[in-house]
Amino acid sequence: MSEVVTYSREGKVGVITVDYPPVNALSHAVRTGLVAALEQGQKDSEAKVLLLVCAGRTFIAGADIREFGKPMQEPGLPAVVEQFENSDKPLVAAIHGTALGGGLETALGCHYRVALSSAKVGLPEVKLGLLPGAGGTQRLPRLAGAQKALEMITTGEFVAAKDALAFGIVDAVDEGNDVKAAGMAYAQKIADEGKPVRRVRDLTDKLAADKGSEVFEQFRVALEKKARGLFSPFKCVDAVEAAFNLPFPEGMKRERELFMECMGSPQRAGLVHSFFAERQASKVKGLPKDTPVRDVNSVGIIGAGTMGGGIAMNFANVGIPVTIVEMKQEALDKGLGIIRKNYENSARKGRITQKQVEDRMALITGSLNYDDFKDVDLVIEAVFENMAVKKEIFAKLDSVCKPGAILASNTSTLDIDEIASATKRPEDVVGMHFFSPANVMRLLENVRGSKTSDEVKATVMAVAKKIKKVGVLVGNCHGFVGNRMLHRRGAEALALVNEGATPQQVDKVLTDLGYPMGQFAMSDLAGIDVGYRIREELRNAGEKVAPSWLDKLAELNRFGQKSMAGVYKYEEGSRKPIPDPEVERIIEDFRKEQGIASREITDQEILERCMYVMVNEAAKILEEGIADRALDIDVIWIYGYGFPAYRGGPMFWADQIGLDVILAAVEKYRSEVGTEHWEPAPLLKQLVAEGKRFGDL
Ligand code: T1G
Repeated sequence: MSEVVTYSREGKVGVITVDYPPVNALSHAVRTGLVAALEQGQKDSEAKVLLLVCAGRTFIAGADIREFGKPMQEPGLPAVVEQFENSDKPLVAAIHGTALGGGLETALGCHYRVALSSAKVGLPEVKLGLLPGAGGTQRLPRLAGAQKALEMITTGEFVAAKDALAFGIVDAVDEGNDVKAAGMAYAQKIADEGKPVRRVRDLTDKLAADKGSEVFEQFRVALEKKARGLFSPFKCVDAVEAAFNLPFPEGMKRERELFMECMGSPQRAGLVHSFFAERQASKVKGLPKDTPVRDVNSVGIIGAGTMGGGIAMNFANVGIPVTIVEMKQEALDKGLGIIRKNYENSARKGRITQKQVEDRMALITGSLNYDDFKDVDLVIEAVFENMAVKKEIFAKLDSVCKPGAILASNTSTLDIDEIASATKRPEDVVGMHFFSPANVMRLLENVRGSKTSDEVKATVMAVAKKIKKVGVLVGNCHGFVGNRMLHRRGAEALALVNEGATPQQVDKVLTDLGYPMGQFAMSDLAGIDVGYRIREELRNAGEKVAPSWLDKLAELNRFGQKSMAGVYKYEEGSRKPIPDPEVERIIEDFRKEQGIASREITDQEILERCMYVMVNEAAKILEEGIADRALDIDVIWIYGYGFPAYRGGPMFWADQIGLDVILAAVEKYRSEVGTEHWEPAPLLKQLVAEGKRFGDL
C-alpha cells in the first residue's frame, strides 16, 4: 500500500485518502496510489460507494509541478482519471481548500462532487504556460458550458464553491469545515438513495447548447489584447472548442496534442520558473526559519502623496489600522480624498462592496502630529527623495516611536544606512520599497541596511506576505536591485537614440520582448520633469551630468502624460503614446549640437544593449551580495518592472540565450560603446569559463 494514498472502509463507503503534504500534488507516487486504492475499493464487496478525500490543508492542487520537464512516469494522469470515471461504483469527491488543475480534473472524473463552502476550484494551468491535460478541457464544458469553461481555463482564476455549485461543477456545498464528514454524509446519501454512476463524459446537453457558438472566436479576439505574446491561452480555446466538435475520445486526443505543444513551449519553462522563484524569494538565504517576527497590528505612514496613499491602502485592505501624517491639512485632505476615490472606483467595478469601502476608510486616520506614531508597530516614510529631509524625519521618529517599532523608508534609491544614522536604533531601520501604484503593484523590495536586525528582516518579509505582496530582501546600494539595473537600461536607451535610433524604435523592441511599456513611454508616465529635477540637483551640486535631449523636452514643459506631451504626444483621454515629429527635430538638433553623426541601428543592437547591460549589472549585483540569488532578481523584474513572466525573468532569460553569447556582446560593446558599465562582470566571465549558468548559482 502506498504511503501517500490509503484505502479504508466505513460502513458501505470505501474511503480513498490522499495525504501528501504540502498540497497533495499528483506526483507519480500519488497517481499509482490512487489506482491501487481504487482497485481495492472495486474489489471490496462491502463498499457500495467510494469517496475520494484529502488530508491536510487542501484537496489535490494539481499535477506535481516539480515533475515537469522530467521523463513522464506511468500511469499518466489522464489514465488515472479515466479509471476513476470507469468505476462501476459511484465515486464521490469531497473538496476542501483548492481543487486545482489535475486535482479538479480528478474530481471531474468522479461521479459526484461535494465541496466545503470555503473551498475553491480552478484550472490554472494557463498560468504555467500549459492547458488542462487530464480531461479538464473536455469534461468542464460538459458541466459548466462553453462561456464559463473558457473563462476558467483561459484565465486560470479560481471559482468559489457557491459559484461552482451554480455552474454545476459541484453537486453540493457543505457549510461545515470538516471535509471528511461532509464527504461521508454525501456518499452515504448516494448509497442510501441508490444513485447510479454518472460519468461527466456522457453529459451532452451543455455541448448541444453551445455547439457552433461565436464564443470561441470572441475569446480568441479578446485574448489578442489580454494575452499578448502568450502561447497557451489560444491553445486552451482550441482544446475547449474540440469538446464541442469532436466525440469525447477524439476530444481527449486533441487535448493531449495541444497539451504537449504547450509542454514543449519555452514559455512553460519560463512560467514554471517564475512560479517557484516567487515562492523561493520569500525564503531569505541565511535567515533561519525560526527567526522571531514582530507583531505588526498598527502602521504609521509619513506623506499622503501617491505612494503614501497607495501604501496605506495595502494595510487597510487586510484590516490593519493606519495613521497617515502630513505637514499641512490641505495635503492630508487631498491624500485621503484620493484613497477614497480609489476605493470607490473599485466598488464601482464590483471588486469590493460599498461596505468594504467604508470599513477600509475607517481604518485610515489622518493626522498632522508625529505623536500619533507613539504606539504604532511599523512606520513607513514616503516623502520625496531628499536625504536631508529623510534624516530629519527619522530623527523625529526615533524620538516619538516606542522601542521595538520598525522604522522603514520607501526610498527607491537613497542610502538606507545613511538614513539609519539619523537614529539611535539603526538595527530597527529598513527599506520597504513599494512600486507605483503601490496598492496595485505586487512587488515589495525590502532593503536591509548593514545594521538591520534579523528580526526586522524577517518581520518585513512577513509583512509582505500579509499585505499580499511578493517580498524580496536585497542589500543596500544606490538604486538597490531594480532601479540600479533600470538606470543602466535607461542610459543605453538614451545613448541609442543619441546615436540614431528613434524613441519609438527602442520602445517597440522592449514591448515586442513582452514588456507592457517601453523605456520612453515609461519616462512619460513617470514624468520627464522628475528626471530633469534630479539631474539639475546633481549639476547644481557640482556633479558632471551629460546633457540630454530629455532636458530640452523638460525646458519646453513637455513633462509627459501629465502635460499631454513628452517624448510622445497624447490625445485627450488617451494614454496611447503617439510619435511626435517635433521631438525627432529636437533630437536631431541635439545630435548636431553634440556633433553626433547618427547611424542606422538594428533592433537586435537595441535588444542587446538594453537587456545585456542589465544582465551584466545584475551579475555585479550578485557578486556584491546585494541580491542573494538570480531568482530574486527575476522576481523583482517580473513583479516590479513588467518583465514578461513567460520568459522567467531577465536572469532565466539570459541563461536561455547563453551566457557566452551575452559575454561576447558585452565585451564588444565595452570596446565599441566604451562606457564603464560595459566592463564585463567578473562573475559573468567566471560562469562562462566554468560553463555554468545563473541558475546554477
Ligand atoms: N506541485 C508541486 N508543488 C506545489 C504545487 C504543485 N502543483 N502547488 C504548490 N506547491 C508547493 C509550493 O511550491 C510551496 O512549496 C508549497 O506547495 C505551498 O505553496 C495535468 C498539468 C495551491 C493555491 O497551478 O496555486 O495540474 O515553497 O506557497 O500560497 O492538467 O500553491 O513550501 O517548498 O503557493 O497557500 C496546476 C499551483 C498544476 C496550482 C497554495 N496547479 N499552486 O497557495 O502556498 S498543472 C497549479 C498554487 C496541472 C494537469 C496539469 C498554490 C496553492 P514550498 P504556496 P499558498
